[in-house]
Amino acid sequence: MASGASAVASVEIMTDSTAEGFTLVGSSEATILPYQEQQQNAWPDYSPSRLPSMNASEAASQQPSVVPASELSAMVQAFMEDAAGSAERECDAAEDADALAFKSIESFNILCVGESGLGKSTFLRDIFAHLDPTKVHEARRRVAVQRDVVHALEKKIMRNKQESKQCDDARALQLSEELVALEADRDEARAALDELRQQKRQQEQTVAQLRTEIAELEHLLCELRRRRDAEEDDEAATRIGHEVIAQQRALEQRQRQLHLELRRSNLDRDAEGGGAEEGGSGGGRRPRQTTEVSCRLIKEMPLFEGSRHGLDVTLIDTPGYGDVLVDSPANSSAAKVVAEVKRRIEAHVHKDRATRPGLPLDDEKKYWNELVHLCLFFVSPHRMKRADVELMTRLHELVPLVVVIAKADTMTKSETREFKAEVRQQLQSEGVRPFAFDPRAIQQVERLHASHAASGFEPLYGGSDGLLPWAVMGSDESRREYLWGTAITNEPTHSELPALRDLLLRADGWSHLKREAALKADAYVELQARSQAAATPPSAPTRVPRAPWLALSLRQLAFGLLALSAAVLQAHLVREHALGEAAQASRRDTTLLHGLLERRAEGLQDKLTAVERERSELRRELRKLGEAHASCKEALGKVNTEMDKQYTWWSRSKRVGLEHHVYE
Ligand SMILES: Nc1nc2c(ncn2[C@@H]2O[C@H](COP(=O)(O)OP(=O)(O)O)[C@@H](O)[C@H]2O)c(=O)[nH]1
Ligand SMILES: [Mg+2]
Repeated sequence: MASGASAVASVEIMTDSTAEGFTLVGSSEATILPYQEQQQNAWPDYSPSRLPSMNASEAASQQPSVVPASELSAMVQAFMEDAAGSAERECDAAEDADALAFKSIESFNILCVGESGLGKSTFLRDIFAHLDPTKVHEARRRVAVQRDVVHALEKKIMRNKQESKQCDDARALQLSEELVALEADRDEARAALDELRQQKRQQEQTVAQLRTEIAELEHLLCELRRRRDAEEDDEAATRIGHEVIAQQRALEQRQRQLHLELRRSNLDRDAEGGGAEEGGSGGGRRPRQTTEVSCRLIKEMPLFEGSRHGLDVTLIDTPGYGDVLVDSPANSSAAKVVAEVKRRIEAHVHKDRATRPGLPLDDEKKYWNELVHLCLFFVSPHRMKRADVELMTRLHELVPLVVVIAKADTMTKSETREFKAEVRQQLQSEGVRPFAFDPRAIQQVERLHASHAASGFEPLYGGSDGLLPWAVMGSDESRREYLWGTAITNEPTHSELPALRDLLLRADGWSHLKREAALKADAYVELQARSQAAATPPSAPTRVPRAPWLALSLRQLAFGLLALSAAVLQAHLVREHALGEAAQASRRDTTLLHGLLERRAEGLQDKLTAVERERSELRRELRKLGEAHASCKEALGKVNTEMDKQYTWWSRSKRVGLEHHVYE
């Protein structure tokens, strides 16, 4: 392990003081973009701001102060109080200087796929082993988190004191009660912080002491062996020989203790609980076969040692195909892999509620999604199989696919070079489109590793356009011991694992892959929707999978419109019919009326004629009557005249008679 670590150290990239980016040794122009600049790369428009989200402590510090700008005395006092505590804090900060407090963390998910027995599980344990936090790292991280808690409480206490100087009595009373509680919390948090610092110091001291003891024992053993070999007296040589054995046992015990202290918090967990592996620690471990899709999380892994940016890396291991024990037509490993990828896409696309406090859904979907961001597709050395290509064809549209040639230690240099070109050519002819890393980033990594290796080293990915497969090897102890020598997985001249890792973490490959994964997930969902729409008969309403409520209201709208247009048509027809009927009736009436009027006019004409005739008759009769009247009048005059004559005669006669009577 120790020599494995030294191999890692031999390829370390020099980091700048702020750990914002890194500078490549030996080349002035070979500088990889700092993190913030890399963040400017186009993302699918999940977030309107496209800015990394503020973390909770930054957000709190940007809240408006409760103190008005005019209250200088309160400000000055606060400053004085703050200054009093700052000396103490400086001390703490010096102690916690190496504490792992990250500026930003987000998720990154890697899926390993391929034939069984190619070393996928081994590779997953190896690739980030030295970045997986140890017990010491964990202790430092806990200190950093607790220190933030104490600082947050101190800030609250300060604000409370400032506000209490300028508020009314009732509020002041309330604030003083709050202050008591806050100070109690702060004291408790400080005590916990002191405890954690103590644990961290102990942890560091234990490791340092074990290292010293191991070094001393190794030195002592060397010395004893030298003396034993030089000793001429057999008895003395035997005594020294026994001492060598005793010291050797003591050394092994210390080495075991150191191994436990430096145990990785995530990757070694299974070894402790006997999960996915068999055997004890050391070179003789034999990994157990992977039978189901399984995930392992490396929490808060720095991008490189000393980086202030971290990733929560999920390593997704899958059962290999072509294995008689694991892969069967009814329980196919390839089907399990595709199902896992699709499940993750569906979960991501249909996620409609944020689960992380203080983070909007769009940002959460961008930074913390569970998509497969990188699919490492393992092909066996020397040969690529038909089953490989078939599964690649199913996967390359769903996830960013990077092809790796497994067990690179089993191939010679020229075999590797030729096989890489062959795989690339076959993929092209089969229409498989793997993810293409940026060729400039590859060149930078190439220059970096070449500059650290012995002169004349030319990497086999040199000058790649990003589509060449990577020839990697893996091992639980980062080294494979052979009779003829030792192959070290982190040695750039032995394996391309360090180049691939640097391309992912240092040259920002992970964020390019995350963007690509999001684009592919969107494209897949869109394709699904389109093929569903095409498969649906035209009469049936179209299903819109992303928004069921939209489909429903569209359907309702369509029905509404249909009903409305039918009603309008019916009303129109009824109106037309009514108008036609009315017009016909009116025409009929008009004809009738016309006939009536004509008939009436005829009758009236007849009547008029009759009246005219009657009038002339009456006129004639009137004339006759007039003539009769005139003749009557004439006759009457004659009668009157006659009567008068008669009366005159009668009255004379009467008078004569009367006179006669009287005389008589
Ligand atoms: N030669 C060589 N053997 C390896 C390498 N990686 C893993 N192995 C061995 O291959 C065997 C299968 O490894 P495992 O990780 O279980 O393969 P998986 O089925 O693909 O997950 C184990 O005995 C490993 O020790 C490698 O890079 N080179
Ligand atoms: Mg496995």
